[in-house]
Amino acid sequence: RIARSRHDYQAPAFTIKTMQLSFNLHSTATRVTAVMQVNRETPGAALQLDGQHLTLIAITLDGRKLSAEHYQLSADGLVLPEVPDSFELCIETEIAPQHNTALEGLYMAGNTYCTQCEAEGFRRIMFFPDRPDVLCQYTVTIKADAKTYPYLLSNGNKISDHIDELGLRTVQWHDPFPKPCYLFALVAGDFDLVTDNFITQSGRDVRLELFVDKGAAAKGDFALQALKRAMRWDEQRFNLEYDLDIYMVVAVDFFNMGAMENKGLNIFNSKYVLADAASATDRDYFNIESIIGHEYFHNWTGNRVTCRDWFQLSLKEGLTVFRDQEFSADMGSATLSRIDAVKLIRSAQFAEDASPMAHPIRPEQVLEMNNFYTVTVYDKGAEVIRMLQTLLGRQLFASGLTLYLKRHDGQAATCDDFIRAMQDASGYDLTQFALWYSQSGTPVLTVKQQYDADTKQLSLTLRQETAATADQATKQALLLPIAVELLFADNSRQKQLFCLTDAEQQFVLPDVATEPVVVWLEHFSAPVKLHCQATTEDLLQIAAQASDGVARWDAMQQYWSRQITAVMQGAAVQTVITAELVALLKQWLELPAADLALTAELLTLPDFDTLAEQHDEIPVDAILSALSSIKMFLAQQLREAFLQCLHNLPQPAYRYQQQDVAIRRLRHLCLSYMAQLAEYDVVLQQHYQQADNMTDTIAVLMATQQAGSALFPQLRDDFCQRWQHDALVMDKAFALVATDPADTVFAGIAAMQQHRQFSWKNPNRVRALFSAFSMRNPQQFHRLDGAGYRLLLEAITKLDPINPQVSARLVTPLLSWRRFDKTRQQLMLDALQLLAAQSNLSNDLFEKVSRSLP
Ligand code: HT7
Ligand code: ZN
Repeated sequence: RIARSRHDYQAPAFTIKTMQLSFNLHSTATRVTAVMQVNRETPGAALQLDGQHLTLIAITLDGRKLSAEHYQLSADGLVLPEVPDSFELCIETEIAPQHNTALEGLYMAGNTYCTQCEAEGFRRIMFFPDRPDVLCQYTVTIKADAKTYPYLLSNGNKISDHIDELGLRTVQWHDPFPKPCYLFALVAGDFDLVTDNFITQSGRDVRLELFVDKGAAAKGDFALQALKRAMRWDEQRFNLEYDLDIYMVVAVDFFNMGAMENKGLNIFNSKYVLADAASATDRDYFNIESIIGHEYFHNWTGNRVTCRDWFQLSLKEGLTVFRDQEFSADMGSATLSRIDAVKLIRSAQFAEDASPMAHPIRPEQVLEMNNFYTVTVYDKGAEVIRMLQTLLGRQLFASGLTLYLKRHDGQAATCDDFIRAMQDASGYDLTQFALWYSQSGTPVLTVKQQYDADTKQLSLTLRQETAATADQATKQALLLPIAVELLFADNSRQKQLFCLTDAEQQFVLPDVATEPVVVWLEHFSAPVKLHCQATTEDLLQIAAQASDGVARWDAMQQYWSRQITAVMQGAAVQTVITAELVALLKQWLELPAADLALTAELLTLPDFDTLAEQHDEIPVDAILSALSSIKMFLAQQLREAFLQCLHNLPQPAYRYQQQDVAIRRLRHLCLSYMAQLAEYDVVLQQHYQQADNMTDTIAVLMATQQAGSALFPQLRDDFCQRWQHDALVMDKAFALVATDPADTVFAGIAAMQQHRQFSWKNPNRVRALFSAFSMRNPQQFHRLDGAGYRLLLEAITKLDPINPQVSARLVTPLLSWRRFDKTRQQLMLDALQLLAAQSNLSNDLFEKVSRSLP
């Protein structure tokens, strides 16, 4: 198995300017014909076309049929050693969408035909240079039975549509924008269609079409409105306007990831489109808006300017995640959406940096590209873009983006091109900053402050160090923007942005009248682990007074972490959770300030994964036991305050609206503590019974489940019964079963595999049961008898032949075996070795397993 290296990039030997692609749809024998205009770019080169799982029917070159001696056919493609400099190539293939369970290429999602071509799925449709730097203009013809498939869709504009006397429909689409084949899409099926329109800033009328399952039209409205908000936002923030006359979004039930930005024809996992109050939570609504935005924003950052090669993936993904985060911040609570992003970095991304899969946001070596759609490329990538905006300021950053898009419109670009445009537009030297693209790992930032009352100088000493990662032994100093707020005793404050460029640097501030409390890394201004000497009093002051909500939350997170560590080291909970703290928390609950959601966040303990990242060897049992004893103690100490707060808060009829989301967040926080105490079972039961929306229902279920309440099994069974007909809601039920910390979880998971809604072929179902178990049930996943690891091993073994992309994602928690105690290490390693010994392991799984084995 051969890995590719970033430095091996070579420009394409042939380019293809136009492509006529025809599909005669059939579930087990779809005929695909491509007519391509090919031009030589490299003298003497053979024409190499990628192709997998294809049956070759015929090839003609400039009208001449080629026989087998003119080409070499292998499991990975087709080579034509001798071809002219410019010619027309026609290839006919046959494929079986129904048998395609990997969900890459053309496959069937229920009765719907659909495609997923990113990253390298087009090679399962047609022999072609399946690389993002070969851009061509597509004209697509689709033929299928008109009754069964009333909608035949592809990219661009529809140019013809007719039905013949036998009921065969033929539709033609033309996309005027040259694109790489990973942005090609086809959908054929029967849907409910929801339509709207959008007038662009220059006055063009764009038709919006949303295709959803029959009967689900009403659940599509929120997504469609979110799309219009995204279109307007991109015009206002970055002056970017939509460019085709139609924008289509199709929701499908079988999908490997969240959604796909195919030009003019987005395909979405139905989980990220369909919503109504009864079946979707506030989090679902948030995700829908942000993913609808994300895919829309790709139209410029990804489609108009695409990636030269897959090593540059963060060029489009990091940038587009940053754009969707900014959109979400503007649509709802900027503080809450930033807190969510920081939580993800601290839990999942820091863990990836510490794992055998560590890689820079621009990876150096790849065996299977699907394995690099990671939190590092996406979310750390977005942090890197955010740092650029912090350093340059919003205006220069926007000018840099404009220059980048203008310079590279219609091209396949690199991360270096992006940095160059930012540099040219701003006049900043970004040479050192560019290291963020090539260096992996999490920098540790150690800060010290010293105040001289005589000279009135405040000295701040900053030191950065990045430990070696699995992929890179030596590290250099990075450019870190450190945003700071100084809080003075007289309630005045001062803001400052430091740029740390060396391993260690001192910044001296003159004329500082009194020693301030320093708020470090406001708004999480750089993706680092912070070590600082703040006292617990300082932290509580920051939590109460910092002007940045994220910094307030962060101070409480640091505070909780310290107390949890103290309990882990043997301190009694009642000595750690002091009466002063309890009084402060009571005050927050009694007088919830303007931001109720932030109050809820301040009272939320860090999760297991975030705490785990603070240890080289993860003390599973100590973390879990400290968390549960502190939670119980707080529940007891604040029992009346929680009840009172719950009663004081209004319970408005459900609307997904920021103020109401915040109220629900705080109500649910109260319930999560109250569930610890059996005396509140009646209150919880009432809340479950009275809930008229999914957010409230799930909140009670999660609260009782996490508290190990006797109520939980009965509520969960009721929930499963009520929603058995709805696959997307059953995913919530599967996850509730799988994240139950009780020993009965294994029986529950076994039973759910027999549920009529469960299918190994559906990634949403598999993730709801097994990713939820391995990623969100540390008690049972990390059991000392190894049953948790064995359960995951069995699931991966079963799934790999069906869907390698999803099976490789499932294996992630096992890869970090080195981080655990000796007993768990051995058990996890045993599971990985059993996987490695299996024959026919997919490339996806092989790459991850082999990187992690000793
Ligand atoms: N650009 C897309 C990434 C993607 C994907 C999507 C669906 C199924 C398989 C996929 N492989 C890669 C999604 C995005 O980031 O917008
Ligand atoms: Zn994306």
